[in-house]
Amino acid sequence: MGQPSDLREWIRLLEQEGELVRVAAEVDPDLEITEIVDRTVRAGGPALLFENPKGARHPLLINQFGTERRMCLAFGVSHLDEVAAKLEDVLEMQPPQGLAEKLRGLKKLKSIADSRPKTVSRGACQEVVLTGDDVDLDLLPIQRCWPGDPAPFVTLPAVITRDPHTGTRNVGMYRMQKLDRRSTYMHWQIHKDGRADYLATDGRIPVAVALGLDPVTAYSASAPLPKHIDELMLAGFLKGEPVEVVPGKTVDLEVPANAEIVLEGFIEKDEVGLEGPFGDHTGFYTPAEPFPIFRLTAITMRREAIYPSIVVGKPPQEDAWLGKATERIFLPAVQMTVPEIVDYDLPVAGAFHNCVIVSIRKAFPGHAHKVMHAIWGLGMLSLSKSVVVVDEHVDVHDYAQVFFYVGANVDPKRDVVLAEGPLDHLDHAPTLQFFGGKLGIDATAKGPLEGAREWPEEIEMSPEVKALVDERWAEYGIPAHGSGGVVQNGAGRRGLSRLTRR
Ligand SMILES: Cc1cc2nc3c(=O)[nH]c(=O)nc-3n(C[C@H](O)[C@H](O)[C@H](O)COP(=O)(O)O)c2cc1C
Ligand SMILES: [Mn+2]
Repeated sequence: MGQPSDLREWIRLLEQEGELVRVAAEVDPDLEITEIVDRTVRAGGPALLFENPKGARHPLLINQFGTERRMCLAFGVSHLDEVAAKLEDVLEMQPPQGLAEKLRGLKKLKSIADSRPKTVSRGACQEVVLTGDDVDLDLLPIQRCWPGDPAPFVTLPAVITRDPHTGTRNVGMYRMQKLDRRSTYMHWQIHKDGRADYLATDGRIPVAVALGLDPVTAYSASAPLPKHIDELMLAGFLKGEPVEVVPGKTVDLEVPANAEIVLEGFIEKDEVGLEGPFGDHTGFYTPAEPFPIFRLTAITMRREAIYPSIVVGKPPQEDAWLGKATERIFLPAVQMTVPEIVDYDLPVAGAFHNCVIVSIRKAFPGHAHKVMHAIWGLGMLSLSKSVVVVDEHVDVHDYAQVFFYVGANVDPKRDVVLAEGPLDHLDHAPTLQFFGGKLGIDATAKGPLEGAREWPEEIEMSPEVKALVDERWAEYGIPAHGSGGVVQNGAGRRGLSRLTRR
């Protein structure tokens, strides 16, 4: 199964699969859409194409990522681990032995080389070009999401900048509060690459914002890549074909040719204002803070362009699935640096930065501590507020199981680590913004060199008896396993935690 090449193909695929509903009624992007989407997301409902948003010229697509099934459709896989496997295959490349392996190696290298974006001379995203007085954000159905939001916010943008020194492109998803018809704020937080590009300029930085991309490219804007890696290259790699880009009309940047809408403009280094408050993915309003102002020089569009949006708020919301895609896709990269990691889970209810559960192949005393500190030093995972470490046989996605080991295996005095470090920009709990306490819980089995008494054996039925009962099950006349009232393993297997299970 291939991936959709642009937003329209994606919408057609969603429709074919019964995963999209068109809403013809006039609906207000001011709060009303949020309430509809909130109910739809929580019910596991379809993507919604609002054909008639009040007061705007363009339709609005939302909840395109809102279920595991749609996320898999977007990537053309039946499980997100398949996407990770593709990345792992390249990351794990060893010096090849023998001709067959060399050829396979070459093919893999080619898949990386072919991932680089390809410049083309014309793009559908420039069928309509608005400049000067024609630039008007009021054309778009930009949502005001929550009652405490002071203005509408562009919520699903791919913000493109270039490092002024190295020239490397960056693409990040940073919300943009509308200021007026031709300007917005740019909410790149302090740990983010777009912000670093901006800080590295002396005067003005050109910025392009792509809206309405194929789902894999849209996802890639939210992926936490190291700064020197172009997110469009990841998109090309995941799609198996390069992202096509065209030169912008008024900025010296290239933009995805298949975008529905592109906002072009610039940010002046010293032009900042108070952005927010905004009902955020933490479940709270983040308070107003100074952020730079993005001035538009052009809006380019496809004819009949479709505007994409997303609502964040108290989890779970649609962004849960973008986060889960990152969790799965980045596992091999995490394992490259910390190979003893077997699996990890970032609970959706933890808004992704509050908690990481990680299972390890424990090999020496203090190993769990090493892994906690590794996570606190690893890319965006470094912002994790708490880390729970369990042994390799524990299923990190089964929260009831994890809770069992945290309760059973932990002496709080010995196994709880309190540390300090950088915290997520949006975390309101620490005394200081950005910096504060970290909690590590070592829920692995402990040995004598870690100060433990003799560790008891865990209860397990013998394989012989299990096999016997399997064989005789029908004879007992008890309803089938896993349904009809046979006791299951508890709440951890329900809901969002289940999506990463095979
Ligand atoms: C729906 C959504 C909205 C987001 N909004 C913001 C935001 O406003 N500011 C921000 O810094 N990061 C935001 N993020 C997270 C970034 O997109 C993410 O950290 C990404 O890796 C940033 O790209 P970068 O690593 O190139 O800076 C958002 C993510 C999603 C999925
Ligand atoms: Mn980046």
